[in-house]
This record gives sequence, structure tokens and C-alpha cells, in this order.
Amino acid sequence: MEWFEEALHPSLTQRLSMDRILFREKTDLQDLVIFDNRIFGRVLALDGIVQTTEGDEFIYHEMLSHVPILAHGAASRVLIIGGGDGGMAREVLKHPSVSAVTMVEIDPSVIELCRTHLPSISAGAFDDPRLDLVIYDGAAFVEETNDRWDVIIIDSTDPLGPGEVLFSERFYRGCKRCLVPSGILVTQNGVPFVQDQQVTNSYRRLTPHFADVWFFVATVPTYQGGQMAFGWATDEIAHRATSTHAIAKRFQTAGFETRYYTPEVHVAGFALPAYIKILLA
Ligand code: AG3
Repeated sequence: MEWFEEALHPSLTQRLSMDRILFREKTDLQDLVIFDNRIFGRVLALDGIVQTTEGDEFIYHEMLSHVPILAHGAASRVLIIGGGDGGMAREVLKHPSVSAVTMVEIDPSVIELCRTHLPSISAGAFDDPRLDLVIYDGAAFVEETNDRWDVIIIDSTDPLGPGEVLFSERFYRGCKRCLVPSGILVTQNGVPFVQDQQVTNSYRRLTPHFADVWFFVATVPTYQGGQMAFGWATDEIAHRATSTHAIAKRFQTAGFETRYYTPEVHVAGFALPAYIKILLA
């Protein structure tokens, strides 16, 4: 039996059995493995870190899409940076209010390989006429585009390899430039119990650019180490304070079902445990 060993931290690894390996190769940019595991189903790992699994991807993708879109209340244009597996686009496109999604992915092989080996993750999103797929460096894109969006979702890897620039202050400034005034930026910010620097750094780099910077949390089994933190940045302070009742009405109007996201989980997600809150001090 072969094992996939993830070393998220020099003092912590997690092992997943590779019951069947479908693909293992270096793309031009990253080291990519796709394998089957009896607990999680099909797994995608990049540069030695699990990115998504058929079994638990819904938690991450639902939280990072529906929280900003429903908090915004009238999001029609959404920008996704990264997200090559297509799971984020799939969730965003469930919103009837969303008329246009731009997805900027740097590594075209991730898209191709996920479409072939993990089709249930994108579930048709790449064929949706509202999706505009751009193969480009996300950091350069936000500095160059003349378009503006209501919600920007950073569906990135951790700050290693090609994903590193997506955690820089310069990138956050670029994102701010591409948001409409009431827009919301959300980010993948790692598992703070193991990677507290990700939260500290992003908080420090986001606060110069936005009136409200905060995090919300969810627990994703394959992202070992407890709760994952998602960054939240907007100039519209009312968005984070939207009541459960108002969110529930918007969710009902949107008219689709979820497996993790609920209006209660949405609002509760902003309640940070003290060990995370202290990282923002
Ligand atoms: N990208 C986020 C992977 C985070 C892994 N980090 C960790 N385990 N601390 C997910 C991409 C899904 N579209």
C-alpha cells in the first residue's frame, strides 16, 4: 500500500492511503497527484498538500462562496482567483442573482486534469455560459483589468509555490481596486492552529485597504489541525452584521440546497474562538 504523506508543518504530517493512483506528475508549475482514498473518495493534492477531496469539498466550497454572496445580498458579478478544480465556480453559479463569473487560474493542467478525473467537483460549471475562464496570473490580473466585481473569492493553495503572491499586500490592494465600493473579498487562510502566521500576515496586510477585516471559520476534515480560517475584507461594515433572519430570506430566494452551509452556520462562522481572535490583536 502506498501512502500520500502531507507535511503541512515540519512537526506534523497526515497520511492518506492511495488506494488507486490516477495521475501523478509535475505540471509546468506544480506537483500534482490525484488518487482514491476509501474515506474521502478521489483526492487532489498540489505540491504535497491536499487541496480538495470528493468527500469533504462541499464544506470549503459552500462556505467560501455562499457566505460572501448572501452577505452581499445583490451580488451579480463574481471573480474567482484560482479554483482550478471548478468546485468554487459550481457553488457560485448556483445563485440565480449571479450573471457573470470570471475565474482566473494560473495552471491550465489543474483544470484539465480535474475535468477528467474529478468531474463531480466542477459538475458542469465549466460549460455554464456565465463562466469566463481566464488562464493567467491572478496577481497580475487584478492590477490590469478594468472590470469590477461585487464579490472576489481567493480559492488558493497555501502561500508556497505559485500561490504565495496571493497572500501579499500588493495583491490585496489589487483586489480592492477590482471591487465595487460595497464589494466583499474572501480568502483561503489556512488552519490557524497549525499555521497562525497566515492569519496574522493576512490581517496585517488587509487592514490598510478595507474598513472591515475579519475571519470566519469552518472545519474541513482533510485540512488537518482544527478549524480553517477564511479571510473577510470589505468597506461595507453592515455586510458582516447581516442578521440570520435576513440571510435566511436571501438563501430561500436563491432556492438551492446545501450540505454544510445554513444561515445559522453563516452567522456563527464569524464568532472566532479566542485563540484565533488573539491573532488579530
Ligand atoms: N485550496 C485550499 C487548500 C488549503 C490547504 N491548506 C491546509 N490544509 N492548511 C482548496 C482548493 C479547492 N478548490
